[in-house]
Amino acid sequence: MKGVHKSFKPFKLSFHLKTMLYLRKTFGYEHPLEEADVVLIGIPWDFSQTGFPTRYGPLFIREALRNVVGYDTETKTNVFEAFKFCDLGDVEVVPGNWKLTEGRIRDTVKSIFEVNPKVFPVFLGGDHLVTLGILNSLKPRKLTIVDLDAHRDMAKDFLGERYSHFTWARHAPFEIRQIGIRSFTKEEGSKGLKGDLKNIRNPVYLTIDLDVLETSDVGTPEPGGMGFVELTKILKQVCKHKLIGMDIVECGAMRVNSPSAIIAANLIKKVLGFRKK
Ligand SMILES: [Mn+2]
Repeated sequence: MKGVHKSFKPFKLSFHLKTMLYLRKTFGYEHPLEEADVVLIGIPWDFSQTGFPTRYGPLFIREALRNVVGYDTETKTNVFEAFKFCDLGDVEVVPGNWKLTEGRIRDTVKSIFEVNPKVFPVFLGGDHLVTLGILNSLKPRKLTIVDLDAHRDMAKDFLGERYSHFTWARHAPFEIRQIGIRSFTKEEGSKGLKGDLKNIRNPVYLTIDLDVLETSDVGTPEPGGMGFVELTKILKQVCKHKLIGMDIVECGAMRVNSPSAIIAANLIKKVLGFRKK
């Protein structure tokens, strides 16, 4: 089937028909979790979002993944051929309840690694608070977080709420490097901000807040961001470290081919391609 559009990979039906069915799934690469190299998990939580809704991120990023060309000219890799994907669907979030939702994220992530300790998880947000749930489920490992973001997300609280996409980094359980930061409150300040990749000794967890880029359809847009090519160069450096998982958050896509969804799909392609080398 090489050369044919990737979504047309045939799959076995559980019933017998004499004629051919021409069907495609939203994300047509299915391998059991036990055998997968990459697992996709959506977390459509956006109840701490103060700007644009981001709960449709997983839906439209998947749609974008279906539509992007698999082969990447820079990494010279077709990630859909190079890796076995398993799409587990979305964590079912509890509307408005972070505590219960975080428990569900934790249970889900732990179970995934129990089944396949070597799998590379790609989480699709959702607002940036979802990253905290993922990180807490990766304890007690020793990791370094590389956070590509416009905002520090280190506030003490937001309107009295301790857990928000505006505060998650304050609670992060690992050392954190923040690149692309160009907005923080006076209270957050720039104290302790480490904006480089020097002397990272731990395996790395990568979180990409799409607002690190120049303004697009994201939860909280921030003018003055970098472009896709510049971001790609940073990702290439990040991928020289041992990467154990990633998320892409704050995708405010509301329709097919939304810029942020297309960008997210391409970033996944880049990271997986760089990581292979
Ligand atoms: Mn953020």
